[in-house]
Amino acid sequence: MMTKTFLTKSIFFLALAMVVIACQKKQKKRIPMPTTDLSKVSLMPKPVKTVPTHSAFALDQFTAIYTSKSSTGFEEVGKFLSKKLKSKINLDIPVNEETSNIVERIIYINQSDSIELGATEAYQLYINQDSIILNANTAEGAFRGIQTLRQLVPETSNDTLAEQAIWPVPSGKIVDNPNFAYRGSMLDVARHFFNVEDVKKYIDLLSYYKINVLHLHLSDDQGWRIEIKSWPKLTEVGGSTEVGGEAGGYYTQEDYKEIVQYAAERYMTIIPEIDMPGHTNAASVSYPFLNGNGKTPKLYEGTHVGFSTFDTRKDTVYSFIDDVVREISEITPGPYFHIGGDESHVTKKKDYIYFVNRVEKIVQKHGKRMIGWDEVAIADIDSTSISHWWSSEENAKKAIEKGMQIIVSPAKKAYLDMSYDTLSKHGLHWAAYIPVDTAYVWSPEEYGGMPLENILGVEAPLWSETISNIDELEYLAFPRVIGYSELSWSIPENRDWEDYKIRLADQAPFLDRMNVKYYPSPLIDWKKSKYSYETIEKD
Ligand code: TNX
Repeated sequence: MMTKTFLTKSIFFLALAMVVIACQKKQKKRIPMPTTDLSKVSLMPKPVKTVPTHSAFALDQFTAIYTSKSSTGFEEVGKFLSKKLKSKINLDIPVNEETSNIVERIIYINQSDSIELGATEAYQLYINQDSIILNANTAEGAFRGIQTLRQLVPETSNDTLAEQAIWPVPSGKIVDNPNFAYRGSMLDVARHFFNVEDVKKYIDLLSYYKINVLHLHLSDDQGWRIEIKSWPKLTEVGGSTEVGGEAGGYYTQEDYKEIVQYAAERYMTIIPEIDMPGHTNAASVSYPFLNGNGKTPKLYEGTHVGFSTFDTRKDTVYSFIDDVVREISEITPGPYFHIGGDESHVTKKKDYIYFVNRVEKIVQKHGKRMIGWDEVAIADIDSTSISHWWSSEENAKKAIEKGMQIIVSPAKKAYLDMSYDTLSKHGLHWAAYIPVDTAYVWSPEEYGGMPLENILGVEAPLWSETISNIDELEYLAFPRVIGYSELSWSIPENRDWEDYKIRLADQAPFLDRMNVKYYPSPLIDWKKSKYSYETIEKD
């Protein structure tokens, strides 16, 4: 008769045998081994210096995050990292928690006054087997650092190394800081309106690539998109339509604050633009006194430019502008206010100069630094104002003669609304076709031979005449905007198309996971795999 013990033992051995067999089967299969060479991970933008030590930090359920608590912002950075890791690998990593769980490995996010970390956004990352130490002078620097860390965590775990899932983070050291302080993109929400959720998604994606400025083009001929409490018709009337005639839309001041706050949590500055004296049809439809020609214009749903202007000689126009600049400045913590100033083809030159001179003073009165498209440099403006160089080299040079700083956005190279090629589904091509290589293979430091000390940074504007939803926005912005992030963050010595191409291909798993409808450029050998493995058994 079989005893109970015998039965139990048999079941145990049977189970053991099954496990052994299963393991053997597993061993016969190709065992994916994670790449542990830090220099082979596709970081984007490329850091200043990466030193691999060929081992790995095993990120798993026994990992915890600790941050400096005395310096503001560090704990939030830790929480941001934990939240992003949760959505990437579904692990709950505690932040500054006294936990009864076993903690075997720690990610420290430290405030450090080290001189090497002098630049505001600089950080250093030390990845060892049992700890990751992220040092930064400021929470902003730590925030840039955790973007790098997010990119170092593989998309899938390696379950062959231990009983529990492990995400091996390649070990080594990364020393990094940005090449330019201003790394931006612009979104035109005037030609087509994009709602708060769309803008937040764009912000979140940009911040992953260390972009720190989002310039919002809030008004144009086709629409006025921000609530001005003292002039309510701007949005009631001027915000009611868009290119193509769909219902437009606008941000209430609460919506705008929500965008500003969401951006601030990602150390991103929002720059509001109210384009004037041209590009003002929507404003003049709302309040016809603004154009001074005695006519009430109609809402405009086409895509022509250069036909509208404010009356530059009427004091009431400046009181209006004062209210607009005041209300927006009050809810904009960033230092800049963009006044547009482009393509004012029906404003006489002397009136244009008079206008820009006066509006600059209004912007300054409300505590902001004025930015204007490159045309503004023909006015008598201050060296503290900034010229946004999009077209005319002559204007950019004038700005530099005035001691101004410039933002580099040449339409031929950096306009996200230019089609990739003749087959592109969206976009214009008045400046150029901009395939993914053209977008990357140029140097903002050398373009037009402008003195380096006058270059504040780089911005990639996305005009929205041909795009009306987030999928179309993403088609034009991605992948090119990733290249602009590298042109503004990485030093010239670290920028190389052949190397970039490979790193760009590796962005596919992230973009797919984020549901980004990027343009799958045939120039790139897109990696659809979850994670690049080196395998023991070669094919
Ligand atoms: C020029 S760039 C414009 C915009 C258009 C864009 C289309 C600039 C300062 N003005 O009004 O939307 O071209 O590419």
